[in-house]
Amino acid sequence: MRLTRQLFFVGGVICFSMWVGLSGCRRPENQRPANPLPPVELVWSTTGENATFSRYGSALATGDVNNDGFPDLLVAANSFNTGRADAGKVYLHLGTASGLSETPVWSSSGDNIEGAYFGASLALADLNGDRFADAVIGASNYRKGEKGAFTGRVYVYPGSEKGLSDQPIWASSGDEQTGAFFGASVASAGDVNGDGFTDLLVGASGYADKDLSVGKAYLYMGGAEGPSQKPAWTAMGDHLPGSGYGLIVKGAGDINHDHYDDILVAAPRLTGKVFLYQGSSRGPSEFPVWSSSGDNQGGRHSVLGSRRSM
Ligand SMILES: [Ca+2]
Ligand SMILES: [Ca+2]
Ligand SMILES: [Ca+2]
Ligand SMILES: [Ca+2]
Repeated sequence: MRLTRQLFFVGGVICFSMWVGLSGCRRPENQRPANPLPPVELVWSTTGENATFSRYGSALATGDVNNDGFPDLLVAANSFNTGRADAGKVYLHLGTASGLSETPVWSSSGDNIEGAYFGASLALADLNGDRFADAVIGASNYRKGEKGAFTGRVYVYPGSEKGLSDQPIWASSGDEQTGAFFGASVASAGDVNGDGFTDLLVGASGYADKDLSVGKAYLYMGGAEGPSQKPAWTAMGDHLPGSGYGLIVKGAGDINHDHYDDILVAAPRLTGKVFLYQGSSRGPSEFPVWSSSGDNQGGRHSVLGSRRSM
């Protein structure tokens, strides 16, 4: 079925009408606007393997893994059942001159661990500087073996002319702490230290400090061999239990134009708060240079290196 559709305005209400006969919303010809919006055509859709409760589409990322100039698409089905419930699965579709490839050219379930939610978070970023975007995939409930602790894990699969590698070049479970949800979020940090390599941000929203679940964010420096094994920077926001610090991490670009990219970490639970850390040759600032809780406390601004907001 051709899914071309048009928008019509009726009494201020936007009405979507499919071409296939659902025309009850149409205005008479003489009342139609002179320049109606052009038809919107669906050019590509997929349901993956159409597996029940796989949550196909639970996360998406775009980037050019084979460096052919066409952006490619990663799709997660983080509850995919491989025979192990909720192991999760991620698919790669290549971009081409005629659109996205119909069938995935690559898929993976990581270590195929029951309940790992492989694909809980996704990013595409060139972390080793070879111009091929690399796939960063979080498995926030990963456990090491059947009786291992639920630590979470993040994997980096390198891109190449052939697409994505079957084996990761990098994997980490952070501090290997039970219930940390390491990999609840992942993101390209941009180049935080200005060395030419894109750096990697990971959030662990359940990380506990002194038995209080405050959340933690990690930054790994990119390099020719991939991300650094140890984080170059970590932060725990306001150390506020239950705030979900690290549930969202994001590269901010170079907000202050000093040639070092800056990073954002959100703690969206409870009141909610967003933190901005400034990049430098030494990496991100120890403390946020800006934070805000929206209408609850208003915007706050602090000087770099100062613990207290002004
Ligand atoms: Ca491509
Ligand atoms: Ca790369
Ligand atoms: Ca860097
Ligand atoms: Ca900056």
